[in-house]
Amino acid sequence: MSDEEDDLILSELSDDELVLQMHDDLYDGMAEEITEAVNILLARKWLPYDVLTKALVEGMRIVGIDFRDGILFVPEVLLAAGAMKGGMKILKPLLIESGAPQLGKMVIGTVKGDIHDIGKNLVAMMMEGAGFEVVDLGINNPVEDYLAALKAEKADILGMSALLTTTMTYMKIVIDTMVAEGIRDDYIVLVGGAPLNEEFGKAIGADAYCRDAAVAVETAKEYMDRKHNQL
Ligand code: B1M
Repeated sequence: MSDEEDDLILSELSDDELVLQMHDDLYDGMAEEITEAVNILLARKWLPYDVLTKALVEGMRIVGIDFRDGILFVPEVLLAAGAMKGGMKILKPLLIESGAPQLGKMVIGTVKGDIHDIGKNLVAMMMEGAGFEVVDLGINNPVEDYLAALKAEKADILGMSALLTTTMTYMKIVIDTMVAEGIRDDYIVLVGGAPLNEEFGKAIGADAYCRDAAVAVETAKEYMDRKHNQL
């Protein structure tokens, strides 16, 4: 880090400069700076959702490009992910409105073989914020864990996340098992993750593919409305 950057006082930057600095700090895995900057933007009356999407998610998108291109490696990306999670921790209670009406219950988890959890955590956070009850199964979930949780929790929705082309196919194993057990139609199945698309969602028999957390919330609401209208 240069002396100039050492002297940087985050609170003296304009909003635009601060957001760009956050992208840099996320890239460099500087957790304390990210925490400080998130608090500064909130104190400047930024909406928590804007801090999340414009500063943190956009910063992680940039990290992803250089990871793909072999400029960043796993240890550096882990530091970036740690810094991102620190920022998300501050935003979580602000995104989750207290006393929001219960819209339904979702079991969500990242599929077997996959340890990426930032996107899944974001979806869980936004769903809770919108009034859903969320049971988060974490990462690396085999089909048995999903099915056991759906039954035990009497959930309405199954959410599955996958970030690898090699693990996204596992979603089909889960859905096929639900079909084999005769319980597929008891649940709304939503899937998401960077390598997926709408076509893939349809091909594996999910109800819908969700491009991002906001779409996941809207889709879940839409399907819950349909479910209630059928009753
Ligand atoms: Co990984 N990784 N990674 N990684 N990693 C990717 C996914 C990759 C695209 C990077 C790249 O090459 N550009 C690439 C996959 C390539 C491919 O499959 N085609 C990759 C690879 C190769 C790997 C390893 C194999 C690397 C290695 O070891 N050589 C390894 C695999 C480990 C494993 O899982 N078995 C690995 C490891 C890691 C880290 C551990 C270092 C770290 C994860 C840390 C963590 O999650 N705790 C990591 C990270 C951080 C990434 C990138 C850089 C960022 C992912 C992320 O958090 N994005 C990623 C590059 C990228 O995606 N551009 C990459 C931010 C997040 C907000 O977005 O997760 O897409 P996303 O979630 C979005 C939507 O997709 C959607 O909503 C979210 C919010 O808007 N969504 C859902 C997601 N899940 C949903 C579920 C829903 C609905 C919507 O349910 C209803």
